[in-house]
Amino acid sequence: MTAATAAVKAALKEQSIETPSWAYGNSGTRFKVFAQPGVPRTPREKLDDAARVHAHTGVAPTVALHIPWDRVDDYAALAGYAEGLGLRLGTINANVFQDDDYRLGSVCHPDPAVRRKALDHLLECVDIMEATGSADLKLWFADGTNYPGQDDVRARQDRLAEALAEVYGRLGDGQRVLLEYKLFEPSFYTTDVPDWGTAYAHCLRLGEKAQVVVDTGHHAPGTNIEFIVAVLLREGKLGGFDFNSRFYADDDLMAGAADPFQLFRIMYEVVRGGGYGPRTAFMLDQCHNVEPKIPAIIRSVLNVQEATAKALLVDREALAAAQRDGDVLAANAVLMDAYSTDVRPLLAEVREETGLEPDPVAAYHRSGWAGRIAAERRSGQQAGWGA
Ligand code: AOS
Ligand code: ZN
Ligand code: ZN
Repeated sequence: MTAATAAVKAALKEQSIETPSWAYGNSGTRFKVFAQPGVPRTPREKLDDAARVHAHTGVAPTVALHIPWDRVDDYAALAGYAEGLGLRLGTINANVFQDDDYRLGSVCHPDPAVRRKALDHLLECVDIMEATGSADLKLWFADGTNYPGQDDVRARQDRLAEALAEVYGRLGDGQRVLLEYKLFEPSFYTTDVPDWGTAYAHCLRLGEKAQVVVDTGHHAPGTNIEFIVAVLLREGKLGGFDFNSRFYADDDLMAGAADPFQLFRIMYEVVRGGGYGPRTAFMLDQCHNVEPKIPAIIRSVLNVQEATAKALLVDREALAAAQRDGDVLAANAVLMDAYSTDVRPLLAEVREETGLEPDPVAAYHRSGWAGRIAAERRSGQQAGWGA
């Protein structure tokens, strides 16, 4: 093994990819939610499933919660339960979009009483972070307008800034607020945080504990996401990712399924920009509507891991030399060589060196977990959108 390969393997063993609690529950489109057998009924059962993903991949030790979807009486006890499974509770995602009160928005709503309600929820989420030991609060707002003139677009920015400042003021040492942007949906005329520039401007004003989250499904077609990643990293404002795949819009399909080359290009900029480490949250934000959920999450984790391995394999010295020489084709070839490398044998070795089976999907199928949960989780309400 060369020194370079050893370094790549060591870096891969350090990787941590967070899975979202909501990916384990039922989900669908606005047309239909297809229930699946064995889907968790409680946050603890979601953690049980997440533990299977981590057991087979070795790189998914944390789970993101969504409040109130994962509301429990005792968050410290939930954190203890996670610990017993070899997991930790990760990012807390605040949900200020599902109540009737939020028809015209949450923290940007024209009515101060609704804004207060939304803000109180965000502050409650900071309290929950204390109990769970979570470092990050991830904020995505469904706020926006559907019609020109519906509301004062600029006043909505002021309301947003005011709410964010109050949340920011509550953060403790080592805690961050991660602000997510999304081009459109559910609002179609204006969205209050539509792009990285708006998110960046708010985070810049707030201070160093505020950073931007890049959800790979939240851009217009053709957007160069890796460029956004490079710029945010350069400014010290990349907080993390919500990885998923899109063909059209916010499709929330498995990360790396639609465009693995894009995922590689993103991961290359992460590695190149010094963003490969614990300060960048590598999260999945996906739903599995027609495919079995746990193996789909394992597949997604592996897709991120494969893109990372390829990014780590880029011969940076050869690339720099070709770039210095202005050798366009040679520079491009360095990247393509790394991308074209079959990293699956390398990753199988990494797993075997850490005591895991080489093929996580096959190991999951052999484990009998799917049959067990389908038999055991028969009564009660399955978790799902809004539950
Ligand atoms: C919504 O489009 C965003 O991607 C958020 O991250 C959201 O909180 C998540 O998808 C769960 O609903
Ligand atoms: Zn997201
Ligand atoms: Zn989304």
